[in-house]
Amino acid sequence: MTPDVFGRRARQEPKQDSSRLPPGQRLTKNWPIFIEGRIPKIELATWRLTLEGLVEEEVEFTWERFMALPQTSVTSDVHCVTRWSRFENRWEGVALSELLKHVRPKPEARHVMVHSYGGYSTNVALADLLSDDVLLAHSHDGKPLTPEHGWPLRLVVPKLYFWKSAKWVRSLVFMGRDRPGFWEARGYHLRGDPWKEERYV
Ligand SMILES: Nc1nc2c(c(=O)[nH]1)N[C@H]1C(S)=C(S)[C@@H](COP(=O)(O)O)O[C@H]1N2
Ligand SMILES: [Mo]
Repeated sequence: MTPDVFGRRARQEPKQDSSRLPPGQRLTKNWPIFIEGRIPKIELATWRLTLEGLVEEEVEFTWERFMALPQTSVTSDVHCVTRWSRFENRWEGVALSELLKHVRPKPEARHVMVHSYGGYSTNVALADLLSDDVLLAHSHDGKPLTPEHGWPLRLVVPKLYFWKSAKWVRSLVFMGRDRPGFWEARGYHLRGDPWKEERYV
């Protein structure tokens, strides 16, 4: 295999590696699609990303401004609560830590509600978003996201079940207290750590 532009080997064949597969998960090589409702209609000209709530400065990004931010690439594994996992996904986009520099969460901010175009939402603890593998991604394995996978922008939180990785992200609302998002209000765990099998409650 030839190294890619980042000097790493191109996509490795995923191995059935038990130390890498959380309990109760099975490895898949394709990429299943999970959508509640339908794919929202989005146009880049009117697309906005807002960061608001308990922050020193609320910020609204246009697509142009968002893409002008420093870009990053993270390779991580996906674990869906419906028991499939997919190794070695190369995501490109903007690190959440980069976005946080612009808004500066207030000390009392502890949780974030992530809202999507189309009405989906999911709650994530700010501490989980601070992990350096968390990003807002526009590309996957070298290609822009397809509409069903969240084009133009989705959240990626590798350490939590994939329902936390909201597609078609529209806003991040910083909050003092935790609140359930779409699936969490329907019985999914508030945190969703795959290594602890925090699936349903
Ligand atoms: N906006 C939105 N984001 C979403 C969902 C959704 O229905 N709407 N489904 C979640 C669930 S349950 C999973 S498993 C993953 C699926 O992502 P994929 O379709 O790209 O595999 O997206 C998550 N993010
Ligand atoms: Mo899911």
